Amino acid sequence: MTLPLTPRIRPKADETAPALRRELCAHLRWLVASLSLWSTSVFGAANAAGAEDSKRVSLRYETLSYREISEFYNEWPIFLPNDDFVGATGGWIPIPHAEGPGFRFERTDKTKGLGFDTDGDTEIDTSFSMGLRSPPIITLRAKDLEGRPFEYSLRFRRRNMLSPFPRLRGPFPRVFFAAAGAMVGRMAGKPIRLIDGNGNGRYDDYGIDFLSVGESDVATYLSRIVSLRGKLYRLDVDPSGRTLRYSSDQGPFGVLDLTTKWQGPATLETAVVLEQRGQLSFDVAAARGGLRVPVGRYVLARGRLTRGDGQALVRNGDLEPFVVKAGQTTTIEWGSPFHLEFPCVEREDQWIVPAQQIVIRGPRGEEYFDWLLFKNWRGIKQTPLGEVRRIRDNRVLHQSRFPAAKNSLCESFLVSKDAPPTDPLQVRVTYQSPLFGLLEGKVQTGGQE
Ligand SMILES: [Ca+2]
Ligand SMILES: [Ca+2]
Repeated sequence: MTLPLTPRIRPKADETAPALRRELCAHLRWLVASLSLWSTSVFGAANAAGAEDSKRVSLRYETLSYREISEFYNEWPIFLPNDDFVGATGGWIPIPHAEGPGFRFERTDKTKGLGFDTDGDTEIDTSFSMGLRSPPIITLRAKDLEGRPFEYSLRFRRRNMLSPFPRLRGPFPRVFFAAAGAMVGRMAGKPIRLIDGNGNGRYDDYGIDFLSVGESDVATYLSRIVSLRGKLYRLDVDPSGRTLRYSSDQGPFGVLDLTTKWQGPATLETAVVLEQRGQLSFDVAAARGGLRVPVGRYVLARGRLTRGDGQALVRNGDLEPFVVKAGQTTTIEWGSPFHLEFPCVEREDQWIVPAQQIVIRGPRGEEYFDWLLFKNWRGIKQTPLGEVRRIRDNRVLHQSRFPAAKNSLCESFLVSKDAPPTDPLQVRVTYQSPLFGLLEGKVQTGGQE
């Protein structure tokens, strides 16, 4: 059987490497999953019984709406476990179709214009200008290798879309795109959405593509088993995303609880975990008192804290994997007290703390990030305060606030002037955050012997 979305024409060698690597990874994951599914079905009689009540669901493509909250940042109505955009070079958006390996694009003027072939005939038929506002969503339409019409909508990351340096632009612009649509349907009476997470036009990359079920606006990674109203279902997705099969899953299960003993002024609203083998993913914050999940070792893919208009994200960092055992509840105590971690970089006669590299960390090692990015950025009242002290006499040499950040792309620095290069200094940053309380972090610069 041929897979419906395999490219006929191979792109140039230099572009195939990452694509091939992704393909290989996907196949390896598939192989591992097949083996584990096989072993579960051989050793678990209950699962074999579950497979008999397998149901088939048809899905259709839908472009999702998005809000523009600033000129830089496009926000989707869905929470995703990562924001990775795919870099497209060589003038092709690598979504394969019946007539070729992708859809052509090119620069239409010297600076900001981009033109796209959206119907696969290689003729540019749509263009837009990369002005101040966010680039629009465009929809590609063509036929797949089996002759069936398909659609694929793209959103673009504005930043770095076109290199500002003409020398680096090369013959083709480099664009960063991500899926702006989903295969949607209903499963066990609830909505389900499959999203292509790695921009390859396929919807069956477990642990890489995204999935949301029920009324939730949270997508997890595509998972072999999904939780719906407390029940677990085994999922089998067609590569084209047009159909999926599901059947009830009989375990073994345990409960993973990340919310009951999370400490902090904010609420842990979302906690997407991924099993270490990359085949199972759940939002364990979706259920009060923990979520029933298959046994395994889970890591935190991405979580979200909210309080009022404020929001921050959290990722695994140095957290130990959460081990879920059959019939047992694993409750993790984590969160507060938090502290700040940051590098201090010497640049000529100045010590600089790049705001982008300040991390908030909990005692178990998890990392909080994007904490300057408020949904309503006007709501930011106080920003981190930086201070440089000379250790020898405890004298404050420099003090300044980081500028309020409009978005996660801001660059702000703490600059220490007039510090003698031979003196070790202490750089301290404090921040009173509505999400984390009072935060502090310090580093000592070496000084020169
Ligand atoms: Ca065209
Ligand atoms: Ca995919």
